[in-house]
Order: sequence, then C-alpha cells, then structure tokens
Amino acid sequence: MRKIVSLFILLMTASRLFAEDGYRLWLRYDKIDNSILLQQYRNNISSVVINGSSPTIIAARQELLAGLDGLLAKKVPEAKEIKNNSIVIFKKTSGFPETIGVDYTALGEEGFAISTLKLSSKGNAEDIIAISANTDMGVLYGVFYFLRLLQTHQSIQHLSVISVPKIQLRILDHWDNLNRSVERGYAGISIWNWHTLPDYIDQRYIDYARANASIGINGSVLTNVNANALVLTKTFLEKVAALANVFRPYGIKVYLTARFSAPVEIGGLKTADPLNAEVQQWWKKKVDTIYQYIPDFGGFLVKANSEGQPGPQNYQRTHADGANMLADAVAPYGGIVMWRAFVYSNETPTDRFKQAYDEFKPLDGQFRKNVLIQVKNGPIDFQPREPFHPLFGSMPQTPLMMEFQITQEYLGQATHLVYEAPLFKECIDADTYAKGKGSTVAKIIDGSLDNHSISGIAGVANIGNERNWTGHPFGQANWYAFGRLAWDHDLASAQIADEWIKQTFTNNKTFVDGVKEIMLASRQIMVNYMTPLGLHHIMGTGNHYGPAPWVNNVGRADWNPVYYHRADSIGIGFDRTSSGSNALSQYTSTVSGPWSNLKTCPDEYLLWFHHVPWNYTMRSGRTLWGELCYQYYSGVDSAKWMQQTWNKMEGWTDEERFRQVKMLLTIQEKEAVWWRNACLLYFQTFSKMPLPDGYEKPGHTLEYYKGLRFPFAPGNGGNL
Ligand code: GCW
Repeated sequence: MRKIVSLFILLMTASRLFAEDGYRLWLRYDKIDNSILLQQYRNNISSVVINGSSPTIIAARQELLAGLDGLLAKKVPEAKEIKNNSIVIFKKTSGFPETIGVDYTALGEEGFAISTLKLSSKGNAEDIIAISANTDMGVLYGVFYFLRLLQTHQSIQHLSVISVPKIQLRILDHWDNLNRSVERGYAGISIWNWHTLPDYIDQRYIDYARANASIGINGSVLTNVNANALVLTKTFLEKVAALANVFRPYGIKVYLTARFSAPVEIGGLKTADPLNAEVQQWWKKKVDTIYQYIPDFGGFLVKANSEGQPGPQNYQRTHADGANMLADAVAPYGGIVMWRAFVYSNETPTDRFKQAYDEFKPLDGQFRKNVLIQVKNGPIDFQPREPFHPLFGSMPQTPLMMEFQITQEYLGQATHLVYEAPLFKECIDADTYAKGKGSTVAKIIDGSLDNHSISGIAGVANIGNERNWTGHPFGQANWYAFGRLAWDHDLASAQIADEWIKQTFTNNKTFVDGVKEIMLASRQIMVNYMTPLGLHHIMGTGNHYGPAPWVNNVGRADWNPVYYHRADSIGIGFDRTSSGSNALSQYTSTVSGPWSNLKTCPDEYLLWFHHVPWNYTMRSGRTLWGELCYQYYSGVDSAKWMQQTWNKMEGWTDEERFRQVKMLLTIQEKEAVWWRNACLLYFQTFSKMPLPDGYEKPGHTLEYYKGLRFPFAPGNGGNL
C-alpha cells in the first residue's frame, strides 16, 4: 500500500513538473511525437557547425542546440568540421569555404537563406543545411525559422528558403506604467520590474526577447503613451539600459514614450514650446544622455494633444513642429520619432471619425525624414470591426506606421477567444485606391506605394506577468500573428494559426483542424454578439468592459455610446454621408462611392455610415431590426459552437490548458448572451418591435443590465 502511495506521489510530482502552464509560448521544443519523422530528422541532422562568436550568434547557437536537443531528444554535437548532414550557420562575410549560390543582396540587413547543399570542398560531396545571412541577426532569424520547420513537422529536405521582412520597424508598444500597472492590460502587471532593475535580470526579459526574435519583432516601446517624464531621468535610464542590454543580441531596440511637457516637469523650464531654443536644447541634451546609456536607442513614441496629453498645440504649434523638434534631437544618432495620429478634441464639434485626417493631412510633407506618423487601424479606436483609417493613402509624402491593438481592450479583454489575424488582414488588405487599384494599406505601411525609405508597424502588447504571459492562452496567438504579419503581410491567417497551434499545442490533425476552425471563425463571431452591422463604441465607460449602449452622461460627447449609434424612433446608425458628417469624403471616391449608398454599402459597415430605418429591408430580406436580432442571436449560437468544438479536443492536448480554455469559453458564452440581451433590450426601446418568434427571451430586464457595475475590472488604469 505504502508503495502504491509513493508511486502515486511520484507520478503526481512528475506530471506537475511537466504541467503545461503556457510559459514556453510557441517555443516548446518537446520531443517530436511522430517516430518516422523523428528518425528522418535525426538522420538529417548529425552535427551543428557554428561560425562566429558575437552575442547574437551565441544566442542563435543556444537556441539551435536547445531546440534540437528537445525536439530530437538527443544531443546533437557541435563540430568544427563540416560533415555529411551538418547544419551550418554562418554570416556571409565569415569566410565560408565556398559560395552557395544565394543572392545576398536580396537578403538585406535582416533576411536569411536556408539551403540544402552538396558541399564538395573536400572531394566527397556532403549534404548539408546552410542557414546564412548578411548579418548575425539574419542568422538568428533563420535559426528560428528552421526550428519552426521541425516544430511543425515539415520536410527539411531540398530546402531553398529565402525570407526577408517586408516592413522595417516591427514594434511592440507596451502601455506599461512605471508603477507596473498596465493600461488596457489584462494579463497581470507589467513584466518590467523597475524596482529591481538594473541589477536583477529576470529570466522573463530573456524569454521575452527570444519570443519576439522568433517572430521577427525588432523593437519594444517600454512605456505607456500616456507618458511619465520620469522614465527620462537617469535613475530610470540606467534601468532601461539594462533591458536594452538583454534585448540587443536578439535584435530588439528599445524605444521610450516622450512626455511632451518633460522640459517643464523634470527640466525646470517654464515652457515646452517646441520652437523655443532652450526647449530644443533641453531635448538635445536629454537625447545625448539617453544615447550614452543606450547607444542603439531606437527613438521616441509620442501621444500629444490627445486625451489630455500635453503637446505642441498647447503653444499654438502644430504636430509637425513638435515631431520635428524631437526628430532633430535624435537624428544625429539615427533615431526616429513615431508620432501618433490618434487625436480628437472635445472642443472640435466635428465627427470624431474625421478629426485625425483633418489635423494631419494638411501637414503632409512637413515632417522630417526620421518621423513616422503612427495611425490606428480604424478611425475611431480599435473596434471589433472598423473601416480602414482614411489617413492611409492620404499622406503620400509621409511614412505612415500601422498601429494595431493586440491587447483585447474592445475584443472581450482576456476572457474571450478572439484570433486577431483576420482583423489585421482585413485592414492590411483593404484597397485605398490612392494611386488606383492595388493601393492597399499593406503597400502604404511597407513604404512601397510611395517609395519611402522607412516603414513600420506597431502592436499594442497584450503581455503581462501572468505565468502564460497573455492571460488567455489564445492571447499568445495574437502576439504571434502580429509578429508574423509584421514580417510578411502576405501570410494567410489560416497558415499563421496552423503553425501557432502546432508549435503551441500539438501537430495532431484532429486538434489542429478543430482549433483552427474555432480561431478563424472567432473574430466574426465576436462582431456578431457585440457590434454587428457596423455598430461601434457601445461598451461600458472607463473599463470598456461589457455592453452599455445607453450611456449618455460622460463628460464629453464622443465618449458616450449614444454619440456613435444614434438610435432613435426612426432608426439607428451614424450618417457619415454628405447628408450627415460627410466623413466618407475623406476616402477616395472609388472607396466612398459604394459605401455612401445605402444600397451598395456592405452590411458590415452599414451603421458606420448610415442612419437606417428600423424597418428597412436588408439583403437577407429581413428588416434592419430583424437582421440585428438575427446577428446577435447567431453570435451567441456560434459562441456555443466554439465551446462544443473545444470540448471535442479533450485528450488531444494537455489537461491543464484544455480546462483553462474550457472555463474561459464558458465565460465568453455567458458574456455573449449578456451583450446580446443588453443591446437588444435597449435598442428595442427605440425600434418598438418585438423579438422575432422562436428566439429565447432575455433572462433579465434592461434595468438589470443597466444596473451592473464593475468597479475593479482590470486595465482601466484610472483613464477613460
Ligand atoms: O483606446 C483608447 C484607450 C486608452 C488609450 C488611448 C490611446 C493609452 O481607451 O486607454 O490610452 O486609446 O490609444 O491613446
């Protein structure tokens, strides 16, 4: 009996040791569970030959050896001599014995080649796999790519891979405060422990860098755009430098947010006017100091004159004056300024949709060469579905950066499974027609449409100190998808999901197929149960949690949901045609033409652009009210389908994450019902039409939903 008990305890401990807590993300490197494939890989990989000794090559070496060790479950020896079945990693200039037929000019600074070769330098032809690049970073990216091939069970025979990033700056924006709270963060507190930095280097910093490098992210803005000037003081710069040192071998540059009023707040000046010589001097000296600490500092991200942040307009100067002043300060060091276009003013009575365009378009051509304007994917604010921002295609002389939000502020936060790649793709693939057909948002942000020499894309991070980094296990997929699309915006959502599932969970086909189906459908499902037919910004005030389309008492008009849906006894939706706010005029006529006409406007954008009568006949033949009900109800049905499909996955993956996701899907389904009921009961007070027959009745009254309060919902950080 005692023996049995101790065996049981032993087994429990063992399973504990191997419990999947999600920390390893998509870099798990567990033994390949397909014995035939495992044997093939083992046969094809007999040794590793590494040329070079830079910190980046050392990182590549460690990753490759650890990866092979785990995946092949055997120690692959490191060798000096190239033999049959060696994997050779090297930089072009490192004196590799012979040319291997790769066009290195095409690889640039970060691209890589992976080639299966017959090497004949010593008489006998040897089969090898060469991972090569112009730079050490290219080599590291190549190593991660190679490991992904094994993790996703692909053939490693006859390899001839060339991979080059399409966008130069691929950045995560952390909205992390110095007190470690994270604005719109749903995965714990900030991973930056400012208190123990610079001397204590958390293993998480290294694993963060590895994870980012594995998907090609090459920049990190450490601090919130609602900025604190203190991060620019020496005490903090020393800490920032410690992080930069960890990230450097992984090709990740550090950026900071610059609080525009810093010269006043920490510099003791009376003004922060960008045209004031003393202010300019202050920033120059500040930048000199920053570069003493961090020689490869990337530059600044700035939110100015938006939601209460200070900016050049406080001194009657323009966004260009402000951005250029900072750009001049960082230019000698090769730094850049990312200036956000997310501006809208309480004083301006025009439709919030139009304000960024109105303010920034006239400034096209006035920014320094090292300024990028960072534009959100939609004109309002990262809603479940937005039309693309009209600034894309409207500022040909200025490099525009994309700002996506990975953290799910408006997408169910950390309890809803929503795979964002389809959302990102929808925006990236949108055609602006700025220079005729094919002028996609992708070509604007990668700089190719207007021939810009810099290009960038940013994602607001969903990372916190929770063990699995992102709270919801599927939040990891959004971090992953952002990185992969930033590297190659032509990738398909399905492919990204496929490789993420295989690396993060298993290659088992039943699991991969089932989970992929859930992921690919999830975004549209969420749109249906939250904001169908182009509804937007109807969530709770402050924490942005849950439905609250009735809110009409927040300080400024455009923070109120009623401002956006405009429901009345006639209909619902925001008229942005020429008879309304005319925001549609900000798009090229090829785009705005179909959207302006109620008959040709796609259903998914309908209430973005039109105030539509409740009894209007939709394409489906239903009335608008009927269609709204239909979409909300089908959203809930599909949320149930997600649960059922996930339940079938039991046994195909580890118990721990299976159960976690199962519980979260239950919350998601409950919240989908909540969204549906609260919104329909409220809109019904205007439509005065009944729920169609056969639909289950809401479980509570409208008053009940209106009375719900969530004083401690996460992510609010005291801001609206
Ligand atoms: O989406 C809104 C958020 C704010 C955020 C702001 C912005 C950082 O609710 O929390 O502030 O956008 O992007 O600046």
